[in-house]
Parts: sequence; structure tokens; C-alpha cells
Amino acid sequence: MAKSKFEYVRNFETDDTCLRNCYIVVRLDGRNFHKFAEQHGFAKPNDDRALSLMTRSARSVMEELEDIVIAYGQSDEYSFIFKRSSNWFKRRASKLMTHVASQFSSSYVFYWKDYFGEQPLLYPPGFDGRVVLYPSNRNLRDYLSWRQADCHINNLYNTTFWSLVLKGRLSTTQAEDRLKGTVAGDKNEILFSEFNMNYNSEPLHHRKGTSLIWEKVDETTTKQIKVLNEEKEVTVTKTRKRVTALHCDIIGDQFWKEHPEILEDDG
Ligand code: DGT
Ligand code: MG
Ligand code: MG
Ligand code: MG
Ligand code: MG
Repeated sequence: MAKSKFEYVRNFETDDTCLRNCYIVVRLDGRNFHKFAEQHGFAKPNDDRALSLMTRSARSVMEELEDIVIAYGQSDEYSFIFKRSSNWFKRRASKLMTHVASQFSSSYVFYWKDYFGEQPLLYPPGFDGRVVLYPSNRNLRDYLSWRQADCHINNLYNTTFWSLVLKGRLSTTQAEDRLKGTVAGDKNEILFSEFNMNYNSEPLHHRKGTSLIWEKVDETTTKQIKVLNEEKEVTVTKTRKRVTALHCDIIGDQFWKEHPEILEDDG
């Protein structure tokens, strides 16, 4: 086909191919969710409807897009890890990131009513995205450990903060002052001695966030077939992959030993 004289503008596109052999991480984060949570009456410090909707949207991203081996989410963020050998969209960062962000955002709106029922969505939420490349399994594991450690630190702080405010009747400024300079042990102690709470008994999905991985399941169905004009019933077993949500520690070795299929060998 003849080229128009306008074709040259294509050369202004920049190459954003992700380096080979690296895991491609796309992290999304809710835009101004401080306000979004306020306006939609999210429970403090954790709203299970909101967390479940995030995970439902992340599940849609994993099911609809290619090559995502694990996703990890907490608060208003989700990270999606593409397998290091992925060649989806020729590894173009902008394609991968925008597909993740748009699939996630439209799912968040699409599934809103499944979690919030009649409560209306007051305005269209948005999510920012970024792409980060990790060249080794250690780097990727450290990335995920960083996000899970962040979940833990924030959740311990928020749990203590909102206990002081909602149960201890402190003002938000007083609670802030009370927590200034405290370490994890101090917060555990406040929860235990003042609110009779054992932090380690708080829900796992609040303390550890949510990891989505692919799980193999055997599906058995029965089928009617005709053999020599005779109807026969046979059972057929198919192995299918299904997204499963886990709320376990992903910092230690155990999780990675139990799921060796997530990472590809360095080498
Ligand atoms: P950004 O990301 O720079 O546009 O601004 P934000 O406001 O989204 O800030 P970010 O992402 O650092 O912090 C997440 C906010 O979302 C934080 O203010 C608390 C809120 N949030 C997330 N999950 C929950 C929840 O389950 N309950 C409540 N009450 N708030 C939540
Ligand atoms: Mg932020
Ligand atoms: Mg945010
Ligand atoms: Mg955030
Ligand atoms: Mg097109």
C-alpha cells in the first residue's frame, strides 16, 4: 500500500521495550483514595468491601491479560508481575501498563455494586500505573517483600491509630502525638493493654494483604457419547488453571518453596 506523506510521524514514537529476561512489574495505585474512601464511607482502618472489590478487579486483570504469574495487593494498590520470558505486546511498557490500568479501572466500576450494593459510586475513580523491571528472582522477591512489609507497617499503625480515636476517644491529633516515635512493640502493647487486642489475631488479609496466583484444578464432568449407536456415559477430567487468593506471608522461603512454578530460574 502506498504510504501517505504523513507516515513519517510514526517515527516520533519512542521505543519503550522492556529489557529482556527481567520480570515486568506493573503497580497501580488509587488516585486520591484518601478522599475517595472518605466520600464513600469506607470503614476504618480496613473496609472489606473495598478490599474485596480491589481483589475482584485484580482477578479480572489476571484472567483477561496474558502472562501474569502473581499479583499482590493491599490498601488502594495492586502489583502485577509478568513472567520474565513474556513477549506479550513485544514487552512494550506503555501497552502493558495501560492495559492493566484500564482493565482494572473498568472492572472496579463494573463490579462496584457486587460489593457496595445500593450505595452509589459518586464519581469515576482513577488509578495511576508504573512499570518497574527486576532482573533477578532475589530482586523480585525483595520487591514483593517491600510491599508486604509496607502493608504490615501501615496496618499496625492504622489499627492502633483508629483504636485510640474510635475506642479511646482521642482526637486524631492526640492519637498522632501518642504514636509519634513509637516502634512496633509499643503499638502492640497499646493495643493489648488498652484495647485488649492481640494484633496477631487481627484478620490475616488485613495484616498480609492479598496474593493472587494460578492454581491447577482437576475438573471432572460426565459426557454422553454414542458408541456403535449406543448411548454411553463417560467421565472426562480436565486440568484447568484458576486464580486463587492467598493471605499468607510471602517474605519467607516457605511460600516460594510451595509454589515453585511462579519464578523462572535465574541463569
Ligand atoms: P495518591 O495515591 O497520591 O493519589 O493519594 P492517596 O490519597 O490515594 O494516598 P495513598 O495511595 O498513599 O494512600 C491510600 C489512601 O487510601 C489512604 O489515605 C487510606 C485510603 N484507604 C485505602 N484503603 C482503605 C480502607 O480500607 N479504609 C479506609 N478508611 N481508607 C482506605
Ligand atoms: Mg501516593
Ligand atoms: Mg493512592
Ligand atoms: Mg496507596
Ligand atoms: Mg487498535
